[in-house]
Amino acid sequence: MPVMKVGKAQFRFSVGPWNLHPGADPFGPPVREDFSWAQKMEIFKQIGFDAIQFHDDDVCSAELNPAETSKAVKAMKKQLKDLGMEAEFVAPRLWEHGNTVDGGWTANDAKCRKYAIDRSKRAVDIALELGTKRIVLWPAREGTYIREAKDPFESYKRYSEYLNMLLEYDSSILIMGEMKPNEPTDAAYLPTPGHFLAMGAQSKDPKRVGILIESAHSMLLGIDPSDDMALCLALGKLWGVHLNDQDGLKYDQDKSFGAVNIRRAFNQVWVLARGGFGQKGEYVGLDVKAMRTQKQDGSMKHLSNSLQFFKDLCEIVQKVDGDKIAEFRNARDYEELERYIVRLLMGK
Ligand code: 3MF
Ligand code: MG
Repeated sequence: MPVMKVGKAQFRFSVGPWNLHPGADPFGPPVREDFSWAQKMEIFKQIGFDAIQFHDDDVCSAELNPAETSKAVKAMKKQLKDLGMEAEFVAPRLWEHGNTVDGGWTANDAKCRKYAIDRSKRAVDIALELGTKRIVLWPAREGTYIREAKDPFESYKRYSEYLNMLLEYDSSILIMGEMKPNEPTDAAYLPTPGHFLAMGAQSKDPKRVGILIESAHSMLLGIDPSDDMALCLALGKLWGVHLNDQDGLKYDQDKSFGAVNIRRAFNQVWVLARGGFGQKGEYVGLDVKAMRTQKQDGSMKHLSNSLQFFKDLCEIVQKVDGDKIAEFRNARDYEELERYIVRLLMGK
C-alpha cells in the first residue's frame, strides 16, 4: 500500500502472523481451522499490510542448526520479496520453550539464562539476514509470580547485562522494548516504557535502545496510550507501535483498534500524526485478536477493521481545526473543547 501521509507522519502498516489464530484460549481448544502460512501471507497482502512482524520461530523452528536456519531465512526473505513486503522486526520468543519456564535472562537457572542469550543472538542473526535491524523485546517472563521467587537486585543486573550483551553482539541493531506490567507474570520487572528507557540510558549504547508502545499495555497500567506515545516521540524513542484496544482492567484483550473507545484511539492517531511518526521508516503495527466466536472465513476482519478505523480516524485528524483548539485552550474552556472533539468524532 502507498505510504499514507497525515500531517508530518508517514504511515505504513505491519502485522504479526500470530494475529491470525484458531481461537484457543486458556479455557478451551481451537474453535476454527488455522490458516496455512501461505494463506496468512496472502490475507495480509490483500488487506494491504506493508510488512510482517516476526518472532524468531515464526521464521523457522528454533531447533534448526545454523546452516538450516540460514537456508530457511533466505527462503523467507525471498517469499517476502515476491509478496512485495518487508520484515519489520524479529522478537526472540523466550516464553514457550521448556528452558524459558522461569523467564529468559532473569531465570534463576544459569543453563536457562544461557539458552535465552544464545536464542536471542540467533534472533539477531535472523533479523539481519531478513534485512531488518529492529529487535523487539517483549519480556514476557522477566518478572515474578511472588516477589521472593527471584532476587530483584540480581534480576536488574542480569537485565542490564543482557541488554549490553545484545548491543555488543551486533553494532547496528536497534532494541525496542515492548513493556507490559503483568501477564503472564504477576509483576514484570520493568513494567513501563519509562523503566526500560531508564535502564537503556545506562546501557553501553543508549541511542540504540527505544520503545514499541502497545495500546493495551499502556491501558493495563492506567496510562493513556497517546501520552505514552507522545513521551516516546518527544524523546525520539518511538520506533514501533502495536495498536489495539482494551475494555477495562482485565486480561490483555487485544481487541480491534478503536473498537472500545474511539476517542482514545483518535488521540493515538492524532499524536502519531503530530509527532511525525514513520519518517524514519517506523511501522504502524497491529497486535489484535479475532473474537473466539468468529468463524474461520471471517477471522481476519479484526485486521481489516482495525486498519479501516485507523484510516477513518486519519480523516478526522485532518479535519481538526488547530486554531479552534488554541482558542479553547487560551480561554481555558475545556468544556467547549470537549464538545468540539466529541462532535467531531460523531461526524457533526
Ligand atoms: C503480548 C504481546 C506479544 C508481542 C509479540 C512481539 C504475543 O502481550 O503483545 O504478542 O507483541 O511477542 O513482541
Ligand atoms: Mg504486542
